[in-house]
Amino acid sequence: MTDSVLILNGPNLDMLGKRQAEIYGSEMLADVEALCGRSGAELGIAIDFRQSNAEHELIDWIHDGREHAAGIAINPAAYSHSSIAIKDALTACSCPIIEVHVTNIHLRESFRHHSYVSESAVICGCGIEGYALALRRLASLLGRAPA
Ligand code: CA2
Repeated sequence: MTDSVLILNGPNLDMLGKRQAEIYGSEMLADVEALCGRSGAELGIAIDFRQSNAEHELIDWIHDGREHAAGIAINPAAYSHSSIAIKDALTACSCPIIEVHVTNIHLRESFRHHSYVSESAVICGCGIEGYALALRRLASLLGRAPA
């Protein structure tokens, strides 16, 4: 995945579009991946799209990304609110990182208001379009945004 942007998705995001459409919308994770593929192609950036329900797997992928990813967009899902381990893994990365949430976590239950994982930029409440916005920002930070 040399020089590609790593797009990581945490636990239960494989359930997108299958349940709780009133909260998360009707698009499935495959639709998110397709959107990221289209956005990446428009921006001239290769993407590496992954989902795991396992914290250690996300951490291993972040470690790989430390060496090989040009940037990282991550929706840590519920690990946002609990995982210092994912935060520490991201802190060790020098590439730009953007946290994405489909929903506006600040308008939901109080336990979702705080994210341990937030490094710098956070996009939330824009639905799955937030992923495309994150890619656009990463492309800009990487000097690859189209004129
Ligand atoms: O809004 C987001 O993107 C979240 O990261 C989604 C997480 C949630 O824990 C965060 O607080 C905010 C949940 C992932 C999706 O979980 C689903 C569970 C059942 C049905 C559909 C999705």
